[in-house]
Amino acid sequence: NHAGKPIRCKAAIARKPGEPLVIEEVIVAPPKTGEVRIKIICTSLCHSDLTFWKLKDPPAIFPVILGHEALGVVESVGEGVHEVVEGDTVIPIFLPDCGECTDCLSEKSNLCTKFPFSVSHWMDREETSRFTDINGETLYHFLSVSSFSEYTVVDIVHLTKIDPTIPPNRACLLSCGISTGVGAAWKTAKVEAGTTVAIFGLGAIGLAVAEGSRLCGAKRIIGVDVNQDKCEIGKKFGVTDFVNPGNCEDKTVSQVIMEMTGGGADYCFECVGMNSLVQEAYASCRKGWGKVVVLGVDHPNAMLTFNSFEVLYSGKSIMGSFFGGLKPKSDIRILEKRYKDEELRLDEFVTHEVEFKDINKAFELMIEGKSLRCVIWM
Ligand code: CXF
Ligand code: ZN
Repeated sequence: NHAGKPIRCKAAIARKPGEPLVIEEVIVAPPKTGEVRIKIICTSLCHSDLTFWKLKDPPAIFPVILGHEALGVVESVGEGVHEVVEGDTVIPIFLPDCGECTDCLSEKSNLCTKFPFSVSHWMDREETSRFTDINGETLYHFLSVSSFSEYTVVDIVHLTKIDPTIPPNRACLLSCGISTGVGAAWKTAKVEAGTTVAIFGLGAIGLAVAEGSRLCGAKRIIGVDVNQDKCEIGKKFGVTDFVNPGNCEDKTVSQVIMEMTGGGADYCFECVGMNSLVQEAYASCRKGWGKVVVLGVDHPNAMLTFNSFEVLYSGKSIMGSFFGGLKPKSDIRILEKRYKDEELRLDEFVTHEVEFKDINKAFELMIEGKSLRCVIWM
């Protein structure tokens, strides 16, 4: 029993941008007020880990313990924590949910005001780290989670209890990417039955949008991707039509989608993080009621440009979707139930699994575009 004492364990440290992670011994301090120390069972690689690993400028910082999509078991709790107890199975979520502020109490928002989201390198309640390496050097936190460690400390506002009977390598997917995609269709766009959806980018997020759209009863799900292999892969996730921008000859993707749908898709989702694609998505959706949902992450300083007249007379909406508009503590439970009821599919997203010592393999697979989700077992 280590409660109240530091734990020495292994963590994968990103010491320099773009360089392979190194597994080292680290010291994980006990949880302070409002915090929970958890033993990570498994974690999976999300594209945001890759984005921040490669980034040479702020908000990236090194040395850092990356990782934020995971499943763990509570090892010990800090003062004032009553929501979880030792032994509970939990998933960390980068988006806080305090349950008390105006936003957390509102059905319309998932952006906590008491703990506003930021790309911080510290714990949530004070600017300190719970990690040091064996030389006493401070290691930074990532997205309030840092799951590439056998033990991590997470604020209670970032934890959601989960049914311990669900396989860990499935439940951990609900921690970020898949929930984000499914939520974007369900909660942000509120996709209606019988409608047409267009998804730009069929990575894990795009395919999760397809899964969410299918659950909402969408009739037609058009996938757009430059990788022709995604045509077959998409079918497994309910994609009914496929457009490869490379095969559109003299037409733009939006022209092709306009023709296919006779006036545009009801909902368009940008899941790549490329500004030109947001424009293309905007041009692909139905005037009057079309919704464009922005999910992809472009460079932090990238700007979107739209013609004001067009925005005015098109009647289209452009919406941002952070964590798919999901409220971490209440909506994940609903997705969990739909998985148990065999409605929501998660299994198909796990294309690879590796041991913790081979964590760099997970990075390689994602860079090569070979994996959707690679689960890393601790
Ligand atoms: C990301 C979205 C972009 C900012 C950092 C967090 N979400 C999850 O991967
Ligand atoms: Zn993520």
